[in-house]
Amino acid sequence: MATEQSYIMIKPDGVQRGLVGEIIKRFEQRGYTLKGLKLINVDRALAEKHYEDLSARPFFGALVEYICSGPVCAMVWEGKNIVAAGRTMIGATNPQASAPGTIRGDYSIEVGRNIIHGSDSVESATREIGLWFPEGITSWTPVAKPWIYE
Ligand code: RTP
Repeated sequence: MATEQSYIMIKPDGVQRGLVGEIIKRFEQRGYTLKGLKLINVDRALAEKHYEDLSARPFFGALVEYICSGPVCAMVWEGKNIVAAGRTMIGATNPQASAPGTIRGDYSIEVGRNIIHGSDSVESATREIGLWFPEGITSWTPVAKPWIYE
């Protein structure tokens, strides 16, 4: 298992519903390291670029509107296998298929209001971190690391 970084974003519904603290808590308590964090209002160009792979899908317009509808909490989290493990913690795209205990399974009902995004591959994470944090992210190593990893 490699140490990776993932781009995790609490979407406007998650911010409006006051779920930022709860979501950060889950990643922190699992042992992952927060490397980047900011609250931003997203412009159309950034939302369209982020979801460019979905531009031909019928829900693309509504998806871009949704992401631009209020501030998002943009984050970079780091740790072993964080990309796949983060997706497991988040749950399935459609909350109806998300198990209880996952973030979407616990806090959302509809696919168009599924409160959180997580990178789906290491390659996507690299692209998304560059897109959302062009200024770079914080470099630090937590002192607790030897208590989380062998
Ligand atoms: P995300 O990129 O947001 O982490 O979601 P994902 O990988 O689980 O799913 P993806 O297929 O990449 O879809 C991106 C987001 O588009 C919205 N969506 N709406 N109305 C629909 O049928 C539909 N399907 C997808 C969701 O917000 C989904 O997270």
